[in-house]
Amino acid sequence: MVDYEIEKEAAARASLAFVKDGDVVGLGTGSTAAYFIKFLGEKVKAGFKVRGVPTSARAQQLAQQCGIPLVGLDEVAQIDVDVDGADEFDPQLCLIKGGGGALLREKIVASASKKFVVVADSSKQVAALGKFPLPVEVIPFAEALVARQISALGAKVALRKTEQGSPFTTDEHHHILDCSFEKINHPASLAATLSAIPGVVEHGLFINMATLVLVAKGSKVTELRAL
Ligand code: A5P
Repeated sequence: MVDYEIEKEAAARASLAFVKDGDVVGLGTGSTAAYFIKFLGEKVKAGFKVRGVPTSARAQQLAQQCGIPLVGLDEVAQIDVDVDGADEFDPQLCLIKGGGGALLREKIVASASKKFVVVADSSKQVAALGKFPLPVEVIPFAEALVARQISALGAKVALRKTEQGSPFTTDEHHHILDCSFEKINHPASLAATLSAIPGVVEHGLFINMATLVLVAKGSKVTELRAL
C-alpha cells in the first residue's frame, strides 16, 4: 500500500528549495500544503525571514501557530512564490483544486505570484482531469440555477455539505458545487464556459498557472514542468 503521507511530506520538503530568504510566500491549503507550512515555520524559528500570505483561514491559523509572520495581499506588490497542493494535475500541469474548499483565495494568491509551486503525492497525477469532482464556488442565491446549467454540460452536480448536513460555506461565504465530469477533454474551454455562468464566483480549474509540480513517489520527488 502506498503511504501518501510520506509522499506529501517529501514533496512539501522539496518545495523549500524554491523559497528564498526575504520572500513573500503564498501559503496553500490542504494536507500537503500543511506540511510545507510546518517545515517553513521550522526554518523561520531558525532565523529564515519570510512573510506569508495565507490562502484560507485554516492556513492562516496554522501559519500563526508555526510562527510565520503574515501579510495581507494589500500590503505587498507581488508574491515571490506560492506553494500549494492539488487534487489532480495533468501532463500540461492543468490542475483541479478546491477539494479543501479554498479554491477562490488559492487562485487569487497563485495569480499574484511570480512562481507557483504545486506539491503533490503520486495519486494526484492523471492522464486527464475529471475523476476528482471539480469544485465550483457559487453565490448561494444562484446555486440551483448554476447547478442545472452545469448538469446540462454533462456533470453530476452535488452541493457540498458539512458532516452536520448543512451547506459547506467558504471563507468568502459562498457555497460549493462538486461537479463530476469523469473526464474533462478540454479543460480551458470548460474553464471559460464555467466562468461565463452568472452566479459562478470561481472554479477549481487552474490552467497555465503552475510553474512546476513536485510530485513524490515514495520518498523520491520529481520536478515536472509543463509539456
Ligand atoms: C484546497 O482547497 C485544495 O485546493 C487543496 O490544495 C487540495 O485539495 C489538495 O489537498 P491535499 O494536499 O490535502 O490533498
